[in-house]
Amino acid sequence: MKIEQIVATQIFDARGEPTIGCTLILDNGAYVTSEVPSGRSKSSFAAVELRDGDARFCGMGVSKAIANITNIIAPALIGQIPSLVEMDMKMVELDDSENKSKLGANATLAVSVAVLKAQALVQELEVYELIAHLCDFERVSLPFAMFNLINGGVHAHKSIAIQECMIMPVGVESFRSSIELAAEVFYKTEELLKKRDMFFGIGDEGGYSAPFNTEIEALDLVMQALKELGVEQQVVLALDIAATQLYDPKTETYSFGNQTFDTQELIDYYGKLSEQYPLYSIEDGLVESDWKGWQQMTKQLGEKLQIVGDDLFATNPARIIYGIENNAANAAVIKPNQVGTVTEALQSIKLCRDYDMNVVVSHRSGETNDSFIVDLAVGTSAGQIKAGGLMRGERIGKYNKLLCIEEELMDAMLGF
Ligand code: 2PG
Ligand code: MG
Repeated sequence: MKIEQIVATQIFDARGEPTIGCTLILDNGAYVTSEVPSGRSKSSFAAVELRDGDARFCGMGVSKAIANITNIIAPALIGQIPSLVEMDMKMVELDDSENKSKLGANATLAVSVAVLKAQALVQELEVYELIAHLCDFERVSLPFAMFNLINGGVHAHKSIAIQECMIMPVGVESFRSSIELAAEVFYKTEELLKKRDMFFGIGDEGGYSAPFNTEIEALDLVMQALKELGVEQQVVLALDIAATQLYDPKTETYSFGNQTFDTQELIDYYGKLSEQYPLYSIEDGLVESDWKGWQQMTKQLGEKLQIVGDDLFATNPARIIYGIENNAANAAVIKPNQVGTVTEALQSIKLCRDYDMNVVVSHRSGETNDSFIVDLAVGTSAGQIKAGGLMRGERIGKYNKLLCIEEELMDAMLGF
């Protein structure tokens, strides 16, 4: 089966902002689709998301990126059997820039994910199975999920400074038990917010956004919910600070509401939080450009905590290697659109696995209904996924897909 047509159109992400939808049609009439997500707290080291920059949609239109698919990428792939690695490398060659600035990482990722799905279809494999084959991994496994419970930072208005306060059920035997536990915590949290007569909304990533005075107040509420449910032994907490958003380069300090910290004070603050709360993971605890600070944070806290680089690494293999060599973190977030092709995201994951860095496959704040990241997490046995809270369809869809895959794998194990 060969690629007959690649059609790209402007669709909208979960924030109502333009993004790319792509349909790849094979010569037997079968087709697959992909939809590209978009971030708000973006790394300056990420590949370029090509936007029109004109008057429509506040400059966010993607017609230039779509034209690149139609006029440059599609003609180079049509007539061939879908093959991820080869076709991703072809797009890298056509782009011929350091950061996908010519074609746009949104254009290349739309096609890359569609090619992956088409190859799986042709080879009669599940997408996650194909990913495992491509990486030479012998098994696949379900990740632990970080559920966004309290949303803040640039993903919520008038909430906490920290972008994501997540719960991670760990004392559970299956993903089904994990999501059941998380759902109970969501209901309880909402009940407590109502009891306190707190106004609340839903953040971009499907967690509660509420006008807490400090993150301590938010963490205390989370702990109260866990305790009232009697599940505090089964849950650990993960924070995505998105510290680049809180950093003032002029004063070299971080502002958390009324509190201001310099780098060392902030690292010490994380240390204190980890003594008071069952904290397991801190993502982007410092600004993306401060390698020295990250080294110090990992030295001081890395034994006890998962220190995750997101904006720091931008899913970029070269930055991940530098981070490994310099002990700047012990885990990396993987977001395929930060690098622009599935193959390069797989390279980053393999690097992490080879050097014992933990991996967290991640959604974007402007998600779509494409649940490809679930296949990525399962196929690479990434170990961890964060796909938002339990209150938005584009987030829930990913968790529902994990439920389906868990059932498929159980059935396969039991020989059904
Ligand atoms: C992050 C992500 C997703 P954004 O920082 O990890 O939670 O946010 O997509 O806005 O970069
Ligand atoms: Mg992040």
